[in-house]
Amino acid sequence: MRLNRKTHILGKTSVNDFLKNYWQKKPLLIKNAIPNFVSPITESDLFIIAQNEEAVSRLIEHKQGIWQVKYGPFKKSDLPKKTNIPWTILVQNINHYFPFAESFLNLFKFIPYARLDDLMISYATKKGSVGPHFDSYDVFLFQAQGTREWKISDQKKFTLDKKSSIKIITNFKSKNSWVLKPGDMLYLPPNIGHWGISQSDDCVTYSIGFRAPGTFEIQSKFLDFIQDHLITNENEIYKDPNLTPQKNPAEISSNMTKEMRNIVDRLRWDKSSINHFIGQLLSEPIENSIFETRKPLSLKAFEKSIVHKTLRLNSKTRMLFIKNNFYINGEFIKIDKKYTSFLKQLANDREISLESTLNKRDLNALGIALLPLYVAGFIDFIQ
Ligand SMILES: [Mn+2]
Repeated sequence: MRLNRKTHILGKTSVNDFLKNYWQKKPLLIKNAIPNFVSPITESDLFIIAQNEEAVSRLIEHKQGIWQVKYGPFKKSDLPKKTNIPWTILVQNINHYFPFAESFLNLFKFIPYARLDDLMISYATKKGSVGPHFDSYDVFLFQAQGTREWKISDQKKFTLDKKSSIKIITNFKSKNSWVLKPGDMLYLPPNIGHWGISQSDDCVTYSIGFRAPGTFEIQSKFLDFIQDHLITNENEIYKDPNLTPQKNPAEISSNMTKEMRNIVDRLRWDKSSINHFIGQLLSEPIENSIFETRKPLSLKAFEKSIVHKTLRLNSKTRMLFIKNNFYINGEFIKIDKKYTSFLKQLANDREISLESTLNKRDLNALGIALLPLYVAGFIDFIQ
C-alpha cells in the first residue's frame, strides 16, 4: 500500500469545510477515506514493537465486570490467545517505527504540526474494546483492518467507574452508531463519549492523536523559561543607604517593600522572548525520546553528503518555525535569515534535496547550521 502525499483524506468534505464546521466542534464520519485500504502494519508488527523497552503500550481486558490495564513492554508470552476473553493492545508513536506510519500521518498536514501528536495503533480480538470513555483531545479513528463498531453519545455529563483503573463511563447512552470497514474514518472532537467494539478477530484501528498544551503548563513553563533567561546581575543586592530609625525592628517598612517591589517590577519580557519560548515549548520531542548521537564528522564530509543525498528529519524530530526563527526538538537554530527558505522546506516536507542548487558559500553556511543537528541525531540522510 503506497500513499500519495496529496491524498485528500476527508472524503466529500473539504479542508475548509472541515475546519469551519467540524474541527473541535462535532464528529464527522468519512466513509472510504482511503478506498481499497490494506494495512501494511498488522497485529504481528504491533506485538514486536510492544516488546521494545522504549515503546509505550497497553493491554486492556474486561474481566469480571472490571476494566483492567497492563502496561508494556510485553513479552510474547504476556499476550493472551485470540480465543481468550476479548482483549485490546494499544501501541503509541508507531510513526517512530514505520516509514509508512510517518507518511500516513502526513495525510493530516491540514492541521499544523504543532498540534499533531502521534499515530497510535490498536489491535483487538472480536468484541475487544477499551470501554465507553471520552478523551480531552481531538482524534481521527481510521479503520485499517477488520471491522469495528463505533457508538458515540451526545451527553454532556458522565459518571465514571470507580472500580476500573482506566476512565470508563458508566452512564453511556449511544446516540449514533456506525460499523467502520477498512478505509473508513471517524473524527471526534474532545470530550465526546465514544465506545468502539471490534467485530472481527483482525481489528486494527489507527488513532491519529492531537495535542494541546494546558494553560497551567504554558504559564508555569514560561516562568521556568524566564528564570533561565534572567539577565539580572547576580551580584547586585538590596541597598538602603538612606535608612532612618524605625520604632518596630520586626516591621518590614514601606520603604523596604517599595524597593523590593521595584526589583520585582523590573522583570521584563517582550513579544519576541515569548515567541522564543513558544517555539521551544512546542518543538519539544515527546517525553523520553532518545536520539542516537553520531561520531563528529568534518564539515567538508558533511557538505559532500548534503549535496549528494536527501536530508530528512528523524521520525522523532519536531521542527517548527515562527516567522524566520527555527526550532528543533526544543532548541533554537542559529542561522542567517538568507537561508530560511531551505529550513522552511525541511520543516514542512520533513526532507530536502539540496543537490546542485547551492553555491559554495551557501553550502558552507547551511553545513555549519545543520552539522550539529546531524551529530545530535535530529536529522539524517535517506540512503
Ligand atoms: Mn478514545
